[in-house]
Parts: sequence; C-alpha cells; structure tokens
Amino acid sequence: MADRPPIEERFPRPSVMGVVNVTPDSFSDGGVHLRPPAAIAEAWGMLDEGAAIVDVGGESTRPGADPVPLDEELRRVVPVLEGLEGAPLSIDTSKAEVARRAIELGVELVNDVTALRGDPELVDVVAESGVYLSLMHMLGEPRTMQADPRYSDVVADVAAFLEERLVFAVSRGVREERVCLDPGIGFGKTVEHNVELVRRLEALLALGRPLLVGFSRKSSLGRLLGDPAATTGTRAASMGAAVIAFDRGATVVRAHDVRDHVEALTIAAALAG
Ligand code: HH2
Repeated sequence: MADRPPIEERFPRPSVMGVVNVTPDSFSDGGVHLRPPAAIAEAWGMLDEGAAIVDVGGESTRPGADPVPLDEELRRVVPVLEGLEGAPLSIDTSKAEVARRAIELGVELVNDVTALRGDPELVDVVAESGVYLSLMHMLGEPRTMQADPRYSDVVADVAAFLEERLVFAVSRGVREERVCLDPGIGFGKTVEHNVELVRRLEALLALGRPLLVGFSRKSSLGRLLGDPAATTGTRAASMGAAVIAFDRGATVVRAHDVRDHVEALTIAAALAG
C-alpha cells in the first residue's frame, strides 16, 4: 500500500478540484472534452491555473442520466488518464474496474458518488491500493433522484448516511485519514435542501473528516438567481457558493472554472484569517 499523508495534508484547505467530464451528456460541459486531446489539454490547463487535483469522469450523473456500460466508460477515460501521466488526478467513478485501471495509471483519489454502494468490489480496490477516497451522499440514483426528494431533516439524514458509509469503508480496510466526505449538492435534493446543507455544514464537519463540496454550475444556483427552469448556474454564482462553503468549513471545492475559484478562495482564505 502506498505511503500517503492524511488527506488534509495532501489537500490543504482550501484546495480546488478541477472537473473534466469525458462524456457527451454532462449537464454543463457535456461533449466539450469527448476527444482525448481536448480533455488532456483542459486538465493540464486547470493544473496550471492552480487546481490541486483534476477529477476525470466518464459517466454523467446529471439528473435523468442513464448508466454507462463498463467498456464505454473505460474507452472514454483511459486515453485521457494515459495522456496525463504524472498529474494529480482523481477518477469520478463507481465501478471497481474503472478505478483499478485508473489507479494503475496513477490516479490518487477515487471519487465515488454512490459512496461504495454501486459496485461491491470497489471498497477492496480502494483499501488494497491505499488511494484517497471521497464518499458522497446521494438519495436514490441519477435517473430518478430529482423526483420529489424528501428528508425528515436533510442535514441530519446526510450526516447519518455519511457516518455509516465511513464506518463501512474503515471496517473494510480503508484508512480513515484518507477519506473525505461530500454532502452531494444536487443529488436527490431540492434548492432548499442544498441551501440548508451549506448553511449547516458544521454539522457534517462534526463527523471529523474533511469535506468536499461541489456546487459548481449546478441548477440550484440558476434557480436561486430567479429562473425556476434553470439547468445550470453561472460562474459567478458558483464562486459565491464556493466561498461560503469554504467559510463554513469545506476543505476541497470541486469546480469547472478553476482560475476563478482559486483566486476567489485564495482571497477568502486571506481575509478569513
Ligand atoms: N457533482 C457531479 C459529479 N461528481 N462528485 C462529488 N464528489 N461531488 C459532487 O458534487 C459531484 C461529483 C456533477 O457535476 P458534473 O461532473 O459537472 O456533471 P455530470 O455528472 O453531469 O458529469
């Protein structure tokens, strides 16, 4: 197992995780990076702009998205990872086989939006390789998750879920100090649920792990700006959300517009002291 520092040392607060989706259908950048050279250039550019890590994904998890077969997901992400040798990378996947190939190609973090519920073999791949892990909350699955999501108390429910998933991962050999947790903005949540999660982020911090928050370009931002039918949010709205998530305790911010987020968070950190 590789020797790695705790995740909060590897990714000091605040760190920006750049997003490169190698998909035809992602909600904000679908089709933009489908050809490997475009995705590779975008990722190196994000690292130049100050991203601490770039998250490469070959399956959209936007509301309504259908699952992608294993061979198609591999076909999308492997050439991109091969072209990014030596770069700090994470893989946005819930499939053990995709994670295995990605780790062979140097990926250091597995970002699983199903929090190890999607593929029973993924926990062993993470534990045996010793890579970092992000566990995210999602209610339901992408195809149906936005159909009337309900919670008794969204923050308490998300916290209980993340705690249970963390205990599970550790019980299967994942080192706790390599895990971060994510409330899963937009994954089975209304605008009000997303707002509540950021407002009360300290309840998730109480779980004792660094938090990753991904509000970038999400439809709740467009809706908060007054368009009830919005499917995306603007860059400026994303940065507003990122700064507040950081101020409430987030360590890693997942974002598409890296330079703006790095600059906004650098100033937020300087002023917050
Ligand atoms: N959001 C998306 C995808 N992966 N992973 C984590 N840990 N947290 C998030 O909030 C998160 C995520 C959705 O955004 P995007 O990748 O831009 O879109 P799509 O899923 O349509 O590819």
